[in-house]
Amino acid sequence: MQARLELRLWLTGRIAMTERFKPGGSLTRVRTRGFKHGGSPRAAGFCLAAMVSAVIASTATAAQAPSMAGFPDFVEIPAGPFTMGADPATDPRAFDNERWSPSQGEGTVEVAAFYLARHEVTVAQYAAFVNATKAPVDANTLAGQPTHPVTFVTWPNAIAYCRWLESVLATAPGPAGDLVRAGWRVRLPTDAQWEKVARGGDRRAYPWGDQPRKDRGNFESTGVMPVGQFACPECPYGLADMSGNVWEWTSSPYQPYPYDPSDDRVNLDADALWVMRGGHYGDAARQVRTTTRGAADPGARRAFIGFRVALVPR
Ligand SMILES: [Ca+2]
Ligand SMILES: [Ca+2]
Repeated sequence: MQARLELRLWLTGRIAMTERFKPGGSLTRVRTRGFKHGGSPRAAGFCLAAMVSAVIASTATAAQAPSMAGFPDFVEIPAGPFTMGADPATDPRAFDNERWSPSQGEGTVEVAAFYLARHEVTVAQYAAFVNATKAPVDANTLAGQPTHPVTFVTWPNAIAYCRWLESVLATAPGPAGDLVRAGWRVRLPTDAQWEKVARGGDRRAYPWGDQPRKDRGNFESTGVMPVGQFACPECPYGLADMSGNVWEWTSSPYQPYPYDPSDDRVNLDADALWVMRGGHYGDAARQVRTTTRGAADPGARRAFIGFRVALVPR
């Protein structure tokens, strides 16, 4: 319960209201002191490339079963602008931190072409990283079912996974390896990249449309489900679990809109939070909207926070 309450704080844009909420006695900042990058990008001693093949999909299709311990199924997201943010004045479901500016409800953001994984990183995929690198791992992290999204991973854990996967792809056959060899990088998606993929070009509130659907995403439930459990033929690019299952870390520090990727290194301090997107299995429909912005301390390690990876041009 405490964890749920913590999340409410971050996701509703009420960070400035922390003190007001504290008298309730239940809110504790998700914080780990002295965080550092966990794990090593060392990629010696494995032969994943021989076991699996990377897949680049360029068309939106229904969710597919991911390979158990293989590379991500990267989906191509074409370049172009999208509408980011939502205006509480016109959409009663929107939280205050989704509003673009005092004078403007929504904004337009240009996103270069990139690839985003169809699925959240699974326990099996993360286990391959741990086995290859001997990265320190929390006892809870690998306790889930192999096809479940990996959880109990901090933001630095997610970054370390990205570095490792990039090093693996660099010597792997296939189109993803080719892109890495051409200079592309494995990263967490930015706040804007994530929202563009979830929302598509028509400002939809959920990846499948404007109304919540329990047959399209895992929310208002009691636990994680295997990634890709719900096919989403209506989703703009065919990605699974963009709404619900687990929150997904992004590469963006939490900052008020308007969104500006060029200021991501500005004003970072010990209290910096990182944006996470999509809501989790236990969230209400309002929290799993495409424009909902959560944020957590980079050291947060929770049962409802995971990530998915992007392949981006240098
Ligand atoms: Ca998710
Ligand atoms: Ca920014």
